[in-house]
Amino acid sequence: MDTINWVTAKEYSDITYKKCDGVARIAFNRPEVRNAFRPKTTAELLDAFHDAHEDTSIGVILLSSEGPSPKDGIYSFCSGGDQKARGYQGYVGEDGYHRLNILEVQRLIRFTPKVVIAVVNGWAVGGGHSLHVVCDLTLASKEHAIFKQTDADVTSFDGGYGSAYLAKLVGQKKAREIFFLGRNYSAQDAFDMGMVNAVIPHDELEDTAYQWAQEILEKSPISIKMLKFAMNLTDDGMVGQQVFAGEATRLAYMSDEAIEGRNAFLEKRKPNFDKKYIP
Ligand code: S0N
Repeated sequence: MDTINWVTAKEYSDITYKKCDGVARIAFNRPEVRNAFRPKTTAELLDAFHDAHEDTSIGVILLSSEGPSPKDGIYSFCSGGDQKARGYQGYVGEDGYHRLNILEVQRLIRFTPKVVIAVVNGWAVGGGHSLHVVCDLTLASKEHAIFKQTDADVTSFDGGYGSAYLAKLVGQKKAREIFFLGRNYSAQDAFDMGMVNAVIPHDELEDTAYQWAQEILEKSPISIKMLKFAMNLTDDGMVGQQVFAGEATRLAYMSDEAIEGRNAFLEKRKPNFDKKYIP
């Protein structure tokens, strides 16, 4: 981590946001409450993810966390929705409104063309567990990562990606066990189930995530984008098709045929397409 020349991209209160050589690092920064998210946290996450999504120099986003807790030295990735901020309809922000906007964060992770890697250095619990599930890849601390679903303990459940997509990753029986029993799983357990890509010694976790990002950045950006959207498509229904199809349209725009179609309209003439019907 010290060897990477991270530059702070923007100052926030509940998260940190840095960039270095094509990689953005967005990290929870409420370690004293196991990095639970309140509406202010999700608003900041949305702002940072949107910036990373729009920044054409960024190809990979790390979702990580600061820590350990200054109170007891325990590491956490994220412990889900802040139960102290929970009202009767959602999580209550400074404006008094009840929101469920972590789901918007999930959608940004899912639909950005950039690869998002969850860097799980400690507890990944409840909505924090769901966030790692929705990320493209997960790297976990060998010594400190613990995966746990408490949604059914606190009646605050994720019936979307957090559970249904998890079942696609680990199978129906395991997903049901994770949610119905709410047990603790180590990084190795999570790796064996197929919801973690690699178990990394704690001291090497951040550097390894950055190295994985750099390897991905060596690949063709169009291929990575199309592969991510292709793999999302079957689970995302018409929205998945819309996202994938948008990129097909973008590629078609680059053809002589599309340029002729646009020019003919602007020049108020019939298009003269090169009539080759390539199979
Ligand atoms: C993480 C756990 C297992 C860690 O246990 P440990 O190490 O024994 O620590 P504690 O002593 O329990 O905690 C230390 C301090 O941190 C506070 N704290 C921890 N987690 C939270 C939290 N989620 N909210 C508020 N505070 C938290 C503790 O209170 C303690 O503080 P002090 O020192 O002052 O006593 C353990 O802490 C634990 O189980 N935490 C709760 C996990 C949980 O139930 N989270 C919520 C689960 N549900 C969701 O997250 C769903 C939300 C969601 O994603 C969603 C889904 C669908 C639709 C919308 C949403 C949405 O949220 O928008």
